[in-house]
Amino acid sequence: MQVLQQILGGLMRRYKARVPDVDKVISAMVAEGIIREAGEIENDHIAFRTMGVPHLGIQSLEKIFLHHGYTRRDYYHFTEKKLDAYWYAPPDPALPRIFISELRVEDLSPDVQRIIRSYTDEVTADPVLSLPLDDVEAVDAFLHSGLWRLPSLADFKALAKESEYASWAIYNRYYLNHFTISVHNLAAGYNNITAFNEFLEKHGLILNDSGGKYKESPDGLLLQSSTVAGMIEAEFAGGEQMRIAGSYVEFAERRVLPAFTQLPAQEITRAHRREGFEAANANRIFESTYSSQTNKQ
Ligand code: OOG
Ligand code: NI
Repeated sequence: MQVLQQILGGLMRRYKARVPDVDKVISAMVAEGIIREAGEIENDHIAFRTMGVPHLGIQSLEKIFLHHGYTRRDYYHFTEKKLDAYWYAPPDPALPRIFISELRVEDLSPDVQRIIRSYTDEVTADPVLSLPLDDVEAVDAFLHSGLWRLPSLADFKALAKESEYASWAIYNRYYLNHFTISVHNLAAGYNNITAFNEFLEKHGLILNDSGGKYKESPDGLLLQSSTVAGMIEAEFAGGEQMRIAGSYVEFAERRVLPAFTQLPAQEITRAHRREGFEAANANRIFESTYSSQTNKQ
């Protein structure tokens, strides 16, 4: 637990450092009296993106979290975006769920596959197999270091034309893609996604509006929204620079399951609320780093 908490802490620290919207949201929540300090925020889940090639992808990255007590749950497939994903339940309800997606590299055009493999072929064995998984510093360094050479700007642009997930992952690797603020336990007036979105927009945050400013599962019990990813000044091979999408922040409202709606509010825990994810919601949330959304800034 201790080691896992430190690994998660390291992920959050580096993510906050490169995503200014995190502090913007937290400061606004404090200023408005929704919370007194950041530690009160419930982190619904965090998410990673991976490349589906031998030695890498979900099967590699998930081993870190399975080792520390997470369990693999449902599978999701995204035909048009050429992605697969799983979510993982934490060993303790106080910890975030994890969502790991993977690019189906074999489904892409031969040219794009060639570009991706020119980078990922540098990885000749599953790097997680030789990682000392109980060594916090080693795991933290692994999650935040290059698995392949710095991409060229030309390759980045060629990938983005066919898959903006591919270009994001080739540059950003295992940096946290987002963390997710649970809104359902906040004070009345902020504890539903519509009210929370209004609060975010009032404070100048720009929301992903693909499929609407919030996405709702068919059962009506999982409602999600997200900011559009902030731009980071990226340096490419040979010193070329361009502003590209970094990471974003997500917000989730998990409603109480029909079987438990009669329970008194103070008895409601995570176990009484809608679990898991929803493919149709996720399909739109991926676009938080796509130029169709980031161009709105
Ligand atoms: C993940 C998008 C999906 C969710 O909660 O459904 C997602 C990504 O952008 O990598 O986060
Ligand atoms: Ni998410």
